[in-house]
Amino acid sequence: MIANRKLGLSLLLGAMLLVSMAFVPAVNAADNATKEYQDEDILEPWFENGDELNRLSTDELRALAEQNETVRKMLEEDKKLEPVQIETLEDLENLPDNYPEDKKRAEIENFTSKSIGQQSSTIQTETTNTVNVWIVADEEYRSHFGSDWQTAAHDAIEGADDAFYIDHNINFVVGKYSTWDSTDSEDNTSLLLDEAELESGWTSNQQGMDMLAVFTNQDTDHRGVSERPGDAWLMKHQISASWDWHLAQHEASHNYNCPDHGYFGPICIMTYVNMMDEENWCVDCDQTIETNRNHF
Ligand SMILES: [Ca+2]
Ligand SMILES: [Ca+2]
Ligand SMILES: [Ca+2]
Ligand SMILES: [Ca+2]
Ligand SMILES: [Zn+2]
Ligand SMILES: [Zn+2]
Repeated sequence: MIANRKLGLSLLLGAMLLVSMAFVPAVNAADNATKEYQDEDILEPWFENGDELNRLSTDELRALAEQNETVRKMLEEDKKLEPVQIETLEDLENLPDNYPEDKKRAEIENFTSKSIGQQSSTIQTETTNTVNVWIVADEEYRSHFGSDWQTAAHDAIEGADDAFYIDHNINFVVGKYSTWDSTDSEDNTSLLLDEAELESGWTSNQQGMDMLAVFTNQDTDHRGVSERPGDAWLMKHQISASWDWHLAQHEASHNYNCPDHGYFGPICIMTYVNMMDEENWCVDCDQTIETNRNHF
């Protein structure tokens, strides 16, 4: 009797398990179909000429700098931290502990004098859309910048949002810094982004952040990758702070559903030949961002 009831119960549990097993993959399949559309990876190619140094990993760059004085000086220059433009005081709330005091002071002074000018000339009609950014950096990126790695990544984000703020009243605010361990043998940029999303914990809990900005400095098969539309992207460090923020702005634009225009196209940060010296979007991309202004 008891044995039968036990058997009945286990049969029932078995049946429930079967039902839930049949049900769960169906839901996952639907999720995946949506996610696949949402997470279309857009990859940025390297230039055949001009990216020789940008492509190199931290170790490769170091080895080259030991033999080549010009490269050594370039790397020294690359690690200098310059003031960036903040949009609101919220931008200062989560600075790294070792953020240089003089840099911070210069940024506040610049902000204060600008907002006094703005108050008298324009009236803000729409509210600022704040995008909370979670920075994740791999061991190669951290090794390249040493104790300044958080500031370097922060600066790329602060440079990337200047045009977003001026043209669309969108402000990126770095809210979190964490690390991941990039598989050294892996050069597939898309797989590295997946790995960072998983190992940072982003996939399971975004912890109140909106956008995941992944930084690497190992040699990758692409300059960067971004989800279009989406909420995460990855970039390989470029040997210039200005290239870094241009690339970050480009990748973030994909999250707002902007396309690539290829090597040649309209004057736009989404056109490859323009992307490292242009911070404006073409009319179409401006419209796309405006349409998706509240994406985050
Ligand atoms: Ca900024
Ligand atoms: Ca900002
Ligand atoms: Ca790993
Ligand atoms: Ca690695
Ligand atoms: Zn792109
Ligand atoms: Zn465009």
